Amino acid sequence: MYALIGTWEMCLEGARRGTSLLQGGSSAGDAVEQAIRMVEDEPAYTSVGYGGLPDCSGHLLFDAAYMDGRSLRVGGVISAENLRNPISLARKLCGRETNCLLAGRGAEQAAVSFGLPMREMRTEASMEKWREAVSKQREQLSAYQGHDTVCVLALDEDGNMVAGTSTSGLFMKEPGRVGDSPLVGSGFYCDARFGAAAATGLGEDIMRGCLSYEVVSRMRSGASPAEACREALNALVERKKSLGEDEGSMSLIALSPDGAFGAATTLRVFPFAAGRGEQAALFTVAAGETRFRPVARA
Ligand code: SD4
Repeated sequence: MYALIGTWEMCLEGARRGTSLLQGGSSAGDAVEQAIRMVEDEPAYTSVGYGGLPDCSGHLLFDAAYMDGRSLRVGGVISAENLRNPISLARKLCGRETNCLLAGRGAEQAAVSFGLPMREMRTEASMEKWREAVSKQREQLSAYQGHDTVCVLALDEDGNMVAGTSTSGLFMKEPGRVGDSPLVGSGFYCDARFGAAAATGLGEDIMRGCLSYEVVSRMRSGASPAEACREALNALVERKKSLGEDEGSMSLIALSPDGAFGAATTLRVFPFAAGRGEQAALFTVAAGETRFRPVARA
């Protein structure tokens, strides 16, 4: 059995590429990297990769991560600039015994030493958005004004599982701000024995509940991916409410070793792409639900 799930509608084409690769016998690692690269390469998706959203100083800084579910090894990139494909660097770093999580200039130097392509990742459109925001001196940041992270989880025919994430993080973030996406256990987690999970939304909230680890831990105790996402999300939301806070903006995806997938969200509707033993298609899940629905497309 092979399966793959990825966050947001922007992931659909990448997810299709990923499921085609898996169907042809490729590894979960190749499927995750290729699916995410497709999103990173598309400037129309303004929250990831080329044409992403700058920080308040006008720099475009990426966070990305990759985790192999058999070895539990992790690779990650934090606040790095000019990387054409942050996910590819995260994958290269995964497998190192030391120095697997690199930030800033160190990450950029590692990319060069691996021979990975570097480029100016800001586009005229991303700089125009930045100039507009600077002129409005906008202070209120929301994770859901186009700051979505692409997260992909895959299971291959050999039974291995991989998780990957890539994002430019919050638009107009402070220089050096890091979200959940490159943080193991918060933005992603993957143990091929029990399953994989990943998160998108406001990283500052997601990391408070180590949500991705929580989801995999619940799958280890027998919960389905959908139940595990819902339970982990509810636990953090309840805790936030007990502190007088609102539920926040968070969405989770999960995949089990038998290829079942699930998702949960605090949003009215959260779209994701997924396929199990077949080409990926688009689904949505609504706040408070575990059932997901296929999206009919013209
Ligand atoms: C972050 N979790 O940097 C990311 C942003 C995101 O939907 O996924 N927004 O906090």
